[in-house]
Amino acid sequence: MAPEMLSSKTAVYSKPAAEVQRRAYVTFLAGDGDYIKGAVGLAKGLRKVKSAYPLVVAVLPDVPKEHRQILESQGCIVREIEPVYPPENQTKFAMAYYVINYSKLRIWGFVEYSKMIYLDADIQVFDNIDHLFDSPDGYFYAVMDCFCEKTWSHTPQYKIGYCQQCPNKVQWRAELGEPPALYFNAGMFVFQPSLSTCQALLETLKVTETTPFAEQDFLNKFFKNIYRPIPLVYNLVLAMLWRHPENVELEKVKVVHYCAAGSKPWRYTGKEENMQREDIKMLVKKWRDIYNDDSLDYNPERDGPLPEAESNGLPPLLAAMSEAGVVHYITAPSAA
Ligand SMILES: [Mn+2]
Ligand SMILES: [Zn+2]
Repeated sequence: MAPEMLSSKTAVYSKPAAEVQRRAYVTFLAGDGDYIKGAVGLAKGLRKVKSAYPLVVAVLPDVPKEHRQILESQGCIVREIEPVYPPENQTKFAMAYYVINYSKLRIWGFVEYSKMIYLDADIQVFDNIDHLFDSPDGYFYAVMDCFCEKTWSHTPQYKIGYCQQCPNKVQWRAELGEPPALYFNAGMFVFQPSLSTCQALLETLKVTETTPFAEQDFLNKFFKNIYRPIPLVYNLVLAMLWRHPENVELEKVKVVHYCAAGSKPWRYTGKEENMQREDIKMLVKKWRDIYNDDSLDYNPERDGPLPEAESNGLPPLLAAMSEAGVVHYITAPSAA
């Protein structure tokens, strides 16, 4: 791990201006459910920390027009993508809606951007992370996941209590084979769009067995050789608070991922396990304060116009690519 190369102090400022303009955050939205609130909250959060780059929202065709309009009124660039489905199989996903997440692979086709930071819609940014765009090209950056929650119960590491967040607590057992490769949480990552990568992703998916963590497992396998872990302040998976408190300095955390059951701030009730913790209540309140702050709504006079849609001329190219990369399309169900 080389967190020092990612600190804002050592950022590389030699990038040509044109390259810097070709940067954006990107999130993903499916269906007509309440994740739209997460995306709006994220747009406002990025504005609050004065990010210099826009938020692109990759939407599936089933995202209703009213939701797209809300996103645009919040200064987001809305881009429709076609759903990607894995090959037919019997996999039981850890969550039923994970199947729709393979569509995230389409964001590699956003080649009008040279570098992007992907953020799930259930993520909030509490500190500016623009400096991550300056990390050296050619790698895939993300935060290491934690294996301790029940959703991991299908894995050998869960069965023996092994977690990469504390690799010395329970030693890996030789009879289980090679220790698992470093494994990232795919709710947040830094990547470089590329048509050839996009095509390779879609082609590889066709011949890949699906697994319980869907696109997250797939991306981990695909980018294994160029994956570089970054400090957990860039994607605090909430379970870290009770599984590995010794690894967490909450006041330094820049990005929070509301992934634990019952933690989505827009539908938080406090009833689920761990949801009455003081740190959780504080983080949910922090998210809501941003979401409810009208002064953070997009204001074209103050924030400037939406960046020109640079995609003029791009749709045919993308269309050609998506044809070449057809996995297979069926009508998208409404995702949770
Ligand atoms: Mn998430
Ligand atoms: Zn863990």
